[in-house]
Amino acid sequence: TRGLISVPPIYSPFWPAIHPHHERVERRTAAWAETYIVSEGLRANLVAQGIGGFAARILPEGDEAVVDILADFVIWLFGVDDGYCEDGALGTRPGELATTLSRLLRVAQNPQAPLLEGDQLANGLRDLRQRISARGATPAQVARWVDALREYFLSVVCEAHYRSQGLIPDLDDYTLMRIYDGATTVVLPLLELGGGYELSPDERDRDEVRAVAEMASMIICWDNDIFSYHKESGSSGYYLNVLRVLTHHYGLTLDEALAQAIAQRDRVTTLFVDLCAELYRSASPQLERYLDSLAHFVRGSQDWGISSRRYLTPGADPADLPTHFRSNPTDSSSRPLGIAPIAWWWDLVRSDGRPSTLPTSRNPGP
Ligand code: 3E9
Ligand code: MG
Ligand code: MG
Ligand code: MG
Ligand code: MG
Ligand code: MG
Repeated sequence: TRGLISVPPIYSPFWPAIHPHHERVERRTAAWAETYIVSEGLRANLVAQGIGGFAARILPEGDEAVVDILADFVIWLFGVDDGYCEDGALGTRPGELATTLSRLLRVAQNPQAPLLEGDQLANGLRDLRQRISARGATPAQVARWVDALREYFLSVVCEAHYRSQGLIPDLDDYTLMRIYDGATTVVLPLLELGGGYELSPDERDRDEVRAVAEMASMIICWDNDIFSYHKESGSSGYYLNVLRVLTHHYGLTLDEALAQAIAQRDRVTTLFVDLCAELYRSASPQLERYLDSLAHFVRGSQDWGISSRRYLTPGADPADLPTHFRSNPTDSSSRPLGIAPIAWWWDLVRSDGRPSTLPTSRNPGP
């Protein structure tokens, strides 16, 4: 049985923004889905969820052709998430899922390969890859995108393992998986492409820069867990969500789990703001734009998350979601969360002897 939650306004220090041509993007992505998402029921659901607008929030100042690519890619990803991973037969067969995803990965890497030619999901990915290259992505950026797809696919295979066994991972394993399993890292190369710049690999792979990207992923995914809890817990099957992890393993009631999940994402948001402020001080122009776009990605996910039919499920049994955000955290502690795979994030702001309570010195928004 489903627990009922009322989600309060959550902390967001980021600025809302949307691409001026979001309505056109919405229309074009519906047309794309017509070709590439063949299941009518799945497509009808997806095109009603404002995914074009979501892409337009992620890249509010981006190249419009890349906003289109992103919108189509997000539709494609949700098609995989809903159609393959969560509700499909492969969602409980990790081995078969890995085999299928490996073929798709090859299509992304070598779109000319004569693989899965009659499969519209594969052809959609082929189309996306070709448009990413045609829009000027460098070979290194394309490789990054393929690698990010691989790490996303690995995490959904892990999720399928838990689902197949009816297991709930603990908070450490859940968090590690969730950094990738929201497909957030697959979006990052498109932030660069949409902004018309390329981050140098050495700058992108600095611990501090990877950490802020991972923090953005965690904030986006935990917020999704909070906003999608109503949809997920109301579905008939297995679901994996931070609220479920916290109630299952740590003896919390649903309300306590919600408060703890919010406190944890608030602390990561506080750390993200502080670490970005430090990075801005010595950032290259490319890194500045990348940090700006991480903030747009987080805020865009929040604005879309509280307003999409995907999560509101309007009708007989709607979700109780907030209509706005709050400007201060419920928990601003700068102590590390007790989550092993991400504990190192907190070392990055304390390593130079700065006090462990840092002032929030700059809003990383646009
Ligand atoms: C999805 O996980 C989390 C996303 C909402 C994060 C932001 C979206 C993207 C980066 C693109 C699409 C990503 C996917 C489909 C993983 P979850 O809990 O499966 O999403 P749901 O909407 O079903 O709650
Ligand atoms: Mg999922
Ligand atoms: Mg899902
Ligand atoms: Mg589901
Ligand atoms: Mg969810
Ligand atoms: Mg900006």
